[in-house]
Amino acid sequence: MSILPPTLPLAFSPEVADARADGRPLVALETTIVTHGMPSPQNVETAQAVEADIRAAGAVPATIAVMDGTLHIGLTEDELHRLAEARDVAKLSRADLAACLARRGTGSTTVAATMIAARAAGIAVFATGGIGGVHRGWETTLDISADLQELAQTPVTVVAAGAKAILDLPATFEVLETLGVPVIAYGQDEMPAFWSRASGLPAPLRMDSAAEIAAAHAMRTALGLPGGQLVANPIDPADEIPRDEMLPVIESALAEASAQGISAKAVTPFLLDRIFHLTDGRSLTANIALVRSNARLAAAIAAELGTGGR
Ligand code: PSU
Repeated sequence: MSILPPTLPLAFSPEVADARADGRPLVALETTIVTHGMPSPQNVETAQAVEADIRAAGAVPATIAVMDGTLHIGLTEDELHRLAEARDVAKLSRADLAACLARRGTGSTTVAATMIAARAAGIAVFATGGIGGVHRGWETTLDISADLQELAQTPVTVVAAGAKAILDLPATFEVLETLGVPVIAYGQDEMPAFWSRASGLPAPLRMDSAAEIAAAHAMRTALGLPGGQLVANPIDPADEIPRDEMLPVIESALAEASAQGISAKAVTPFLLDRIFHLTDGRSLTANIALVRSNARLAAAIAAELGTGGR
């Protein structure tokens, strides 16, 4: 008995369908940040603000999620609200995306799953807050986000404020180097650390313009290289929480996570929530600002790629 592969149940929002028909630049957006990364109502407000930023920069947003077994590329306002309000939404990564679609489930997409969906929809640029990476304590837990492997194999340029600073950042960048993923700091020589501009770690590559990043993306395509690029865009100085202030906050959130035995997919949402409380909400304000800044840069890169990346 053979089973014919089904056609991928893809649904483009009217706005994304129009953009595709007209050949306008598209920027993919993830939804784990909506369902697991930010509290309500800032989650939906941020998703809408980010979409507006992308439109204002001359590109078209494509927010990605699985709803009732369909992979949505672009969500209507109503769909975004439904996803944000749904209970027990799965957090989908590479391992769970196909199973969720097959079971006609609903789930938000992480960086890894959003990259897979973006590629399936022919979208080359994606904006998020911070990628997942190597968790502290990896020596015993082996907790390494599938986002890193995805960057090594799926040809999408991901604009983030680096990796989330709750992670083991040196180990995360080591893995990216091993996997051959270009890690490009935008406009500075040092890697940013999500809420902070400084990480104390040198950037493997530095680029100062969207045009240069788009050209590098196009050159990878020309070389036939399979993976993507990570663009690490430092949070604006006016919005950052300096590293010296963040380090003790991160330490106490990590201590709480370990005391409560938090593990696997629950770690990142738990830590983000604890840090939100420990900083009296300032971490969320910074997170919103950095996602919006990443969206604007991603739109500029997508616009450059639309003209051939040169
Ligand atoms: N960016 C944010 N907040 C988030 C995320 C990104 O500002 O919550 C999400 C992304 O979807 C990323 C995920 O893939 O966090 C990483 O989760 P983990 O560490 O469990 O792999």
